[in-house]
Amino acid sequence: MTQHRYQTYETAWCPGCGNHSILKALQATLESLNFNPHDVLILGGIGQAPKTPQYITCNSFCGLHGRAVPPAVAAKITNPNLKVIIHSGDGDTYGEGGNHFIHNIRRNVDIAHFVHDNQLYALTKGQASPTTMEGMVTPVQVAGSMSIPFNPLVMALGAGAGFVARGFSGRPEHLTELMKRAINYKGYALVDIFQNCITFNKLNTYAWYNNHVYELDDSHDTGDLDAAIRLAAEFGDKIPIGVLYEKPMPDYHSKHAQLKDGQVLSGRDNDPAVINRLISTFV
Ligand SMILES: Cc1ncc(C[n+]2csc(CCOP(=O)(O)OP(=O)(O)O)c2C)c(N)n1
Ligand SMILES: [Mg+2]
Repeated sequence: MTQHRYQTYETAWCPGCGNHSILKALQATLESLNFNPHDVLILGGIGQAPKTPQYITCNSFCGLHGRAVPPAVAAKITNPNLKVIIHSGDGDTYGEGGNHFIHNIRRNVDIAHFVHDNQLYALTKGQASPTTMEGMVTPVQVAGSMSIPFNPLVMALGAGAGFVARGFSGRPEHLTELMKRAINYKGYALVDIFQNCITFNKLNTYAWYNNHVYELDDSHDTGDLDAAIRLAAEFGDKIPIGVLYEKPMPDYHSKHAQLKDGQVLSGRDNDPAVINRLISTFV
C-alpha cells in the first residue's frame, strides 16, 4: 500500500458525488508539488464542498457561509510562506460570498481558489444557486429557476483576474494539471470545477457534463483576453474546460512596500515605544 504524505479521510459525501474525485485530484496535486503539509492551508466556507479541508492532511479552516475568502486573504498576508487554497461551493462563492470573490480578484492576493460548481446548494437540499440553469425545478423554485445564470468565468475575466480556468470532476487527471498550474500561479487563480451532485441535480448529471465539456488544446492562446472571454461565454452544446487565461501580474505582496520582503508578520521586529506613542494619540 502506498503511504501518502497527504492522507484523505472518510467523508460524509454521497457515493457517486463528484467531490470524491476533486479530493483525489487535490491529493495528487499536493503530492506531486511536494509541499510539506504544514506549509499548506486549505480553507472553506460552509456547504458540502467546504468540507474538503477536513478530509485531507494539512492546516484547515472553515469560516462562515460566503466567507472563505477573507480568512484566506488574512492568512496569506500575515504568512506569505503558506500555500493558501480555498475549496468552496458555487453558492458560497458566487452568491453570499460574491462581493468577496470580486474584490479579492482586484487585490490579487496569491491564493488558488477551487470552486466545486454543482450548480445548486447541495448542503441545504438542492435550492437554486447563482449558477443554476434557467428553468431548472428545485424544491424551492417549483416553477423553475427564473434568474439569469451567473457566469463566473466572464465575471472573473471582467474583474481583471490573471488566471481563470474550468475543470470537471469527471476528468481527474486534467483537473490535477489545472490545480497544479493554479497553485503555481503567483496571484489569485480561479478554477471553476463542474461537479455532479448525484442527489439533487438531475439536470446537470455526470453524463450531462461529460457530453458537454471539451478540453482546450494548444491552439488556444492563454494570453489572449478576447479569446478567453469568448470561451468563457461559451455555455451551450459545448463548454470548454482547461486554462482560459493566464497572465503574469504583480500580486498583492509585491505591490505593498511593507510586504515586499516576504517576511512573516509575526516574525517582524516591533518597537513597543512606537506602539505606545500611537496609543497615546487616542487617549
Ligand atoms: C450565513 C449563512 N447563510 C446561509 C447558510 C445556509 N447555507 C449553508 S450551506 C448553503 C449553500 C451551500 O451551497 P454551495 O455553496 O453551492 O455548496 P454545496 O453544498 O453545493 O457544495 C447555505 C445556503 C448558512 N449556513 N450561513
Ligand atoms: Mg453548490
